[in-house]
Amino acid sequence: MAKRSILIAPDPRLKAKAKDVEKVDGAVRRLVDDMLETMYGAEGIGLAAVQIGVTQRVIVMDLEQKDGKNNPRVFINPKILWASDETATFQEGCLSVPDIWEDVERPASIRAEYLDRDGKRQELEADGLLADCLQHEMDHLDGVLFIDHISRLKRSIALRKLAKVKRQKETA
Ligand code: GNR
Ligand code: NI
Repeated sequence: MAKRSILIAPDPRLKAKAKDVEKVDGAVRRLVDDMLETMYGAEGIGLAAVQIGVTQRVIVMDLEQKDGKNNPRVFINPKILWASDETATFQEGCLSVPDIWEDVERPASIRAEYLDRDGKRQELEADGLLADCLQHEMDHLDGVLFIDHISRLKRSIALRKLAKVKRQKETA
């Protein structure tokens, strides 16, 4: 396994639209392992392949990390089958948008299909943080960031803050 570096916005590669995985083979499982190592290393609860510059529809997630026990989830080629009209608002952050947290409103419940790390088709009904995080990660696969869902004013403030953080990192 190898830790990969996470792209930070603004970066044109974060706007890429990822392609479906054709076959869940050893190379895809190695990508999944690298993504999990990268996610845990960065203390995130989710990571999409686009965030490490890989334009494939692969997501990893772990909402139940505690006491060194991991419960990794893997979603390959995820598709939303149904989304509730009811919405829920979560304060979101993103490893590609460091140090910025904003409320985002999304459908409260979703039903999704995806392939697991064995390439087996699965279906899932989710609400709460799982539904929110899955939608956040699926957005990444279409080149969308959570700051694309907030007001223009908040987004421009966020982007200015990001540029400043990026400059400080470059000169550090
Ligand atoms: O670590 C993360 N936390 C988080 C909190 C609320 C809603 C979504 C997320 S996902 C984020 C990791 C990340 O950037 N995934 O793409
Ligand atoms: Ni993110």
